[in-house]
Amino acid sequence: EHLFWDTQPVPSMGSEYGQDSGPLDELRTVDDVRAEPYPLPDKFEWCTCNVDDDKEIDEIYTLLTENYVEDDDSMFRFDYSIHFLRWALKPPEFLRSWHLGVRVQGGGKLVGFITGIPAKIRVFEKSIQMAEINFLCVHKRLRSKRLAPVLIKEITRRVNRENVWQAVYTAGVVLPRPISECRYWHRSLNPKKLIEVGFSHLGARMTMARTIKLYKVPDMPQLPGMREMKKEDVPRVHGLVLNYLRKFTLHPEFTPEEVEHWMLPRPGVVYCYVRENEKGEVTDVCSFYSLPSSILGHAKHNTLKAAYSYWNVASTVPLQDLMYDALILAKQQDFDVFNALDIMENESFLKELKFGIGDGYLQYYLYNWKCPRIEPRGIGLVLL
Ligand code: NHW
Ligand code: EN5
Repeated sequence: EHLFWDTQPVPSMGSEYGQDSGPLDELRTVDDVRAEPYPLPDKFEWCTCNVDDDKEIDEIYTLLTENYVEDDDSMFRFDYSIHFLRWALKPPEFLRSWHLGVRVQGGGKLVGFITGIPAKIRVFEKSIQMAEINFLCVHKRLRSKRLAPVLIKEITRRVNRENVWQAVYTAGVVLPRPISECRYWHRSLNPKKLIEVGFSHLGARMTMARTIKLYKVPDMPQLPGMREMKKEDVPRVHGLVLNYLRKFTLHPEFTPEEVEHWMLPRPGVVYCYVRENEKGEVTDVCSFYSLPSSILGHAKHNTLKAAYSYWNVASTVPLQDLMYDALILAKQQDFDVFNALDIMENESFLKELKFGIGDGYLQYYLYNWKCPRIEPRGIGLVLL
């Protein structure tokens, strides 16, 4: 069934979850890791992509925009922007060698891609240096030729060469073997457009006018003291986020530098707002990132503007009130829809704030780590 995954240090689909945690592979050292890249089929070669180079990031952008993840009915495809990709791939301590490409031999067309970034992840009270793996992509014309397993083996080798032996990744598909199965929820901000493009449907006994009214939000945030996060807020936001994430079974352990990288606002990429009280103290923070999707084959609309819920901490107000302001701020920024997973404490506001469940799943995975299954509410990690 899984000719590749059955050779990898991941639990098989049939096996029991069990109560114990730990690595699946025997412990190794960097010297045990093969020094040469894995062989690729003829006509292809490895490349290390330089995302700072305008021409190279353009090639990555084009590969992904034309070939990356689609929904089940191939109506939408993720359209990560160039600014977004640079942000996603250059956190503190990133490694250039973990931005791995496959080209047609002789420095030809980029046809495959996979990335890793370093992150310290805590799972069931154990802190582990990991790679977060993302942006695995093979050009549509080269599908089903077993290129993906070679990309995965080569990124694994490059990660292992840095003395890192575990990874975390998410996917819409089921592979051996999820640690958690999460669902996407969607809050309409521009219901007319969402219905026109087939992202959502007019409810039974609903008119367009009633639907627009149902999803209308105020023009301005409702909580006093909401403002954009700025650099001076980093130490306080770091404290809030670090302390909050501790309550989840799976969560990153951010340094202040990582909070600055992942949370300081970047126009068109990541949006972050804090609530400052009368005493000038920051007590709450909410954030979302911009990930548009191409609308495939639509005459009138090309792009769906989607905001994705990111790191949110409410310490003085109900999380629901903070997220209501997040919706308002996303609407101000002209997003068509606000997406969230059923992870962290999101169940406490999804229904109340008129999110509807999506048709997409997000499976969470660990590589070379066995542990018990985690409920979505135990997941404190958002991957881009
Ligand atoms: S999930 C998004 C993945 N990308 C897409 O869905 C884009 C559109 N699709 C494609 O580009 C986020 C291709 O369909 C891909 C597969 C490239 C997906 N993860 O080459 P073959 C991430 O980026 C297995 C892992 O013939 P293909 C996370 C499949 O089960 N494995 O297929 C990435 C089969 O193996 P099996 C996947 O369609 C995490 C084999 O690939 C997969 O031409 C990566 C078939 O290969 C997926 N999403 O190309 C793992 N989709 O055993 C990282 C399919 O069943 C592990 N497959 O026979 C950790 C590494 C680092 C460790 C460090 C210690
Ligand atoms: C790596 N970091 O399926 C991540 N999206 O629900 C890669 N559905 O947008 C893995 N099919 O339900 C990503 N509208 C896996 C997700 C891949 C993309 C995907 C789903 C998530 C999605 C939409 C559109 C469906 C179009 C037909 C959906 C319903 C929304 C509706 C709004 C109003 C209230 C009821 C729900």
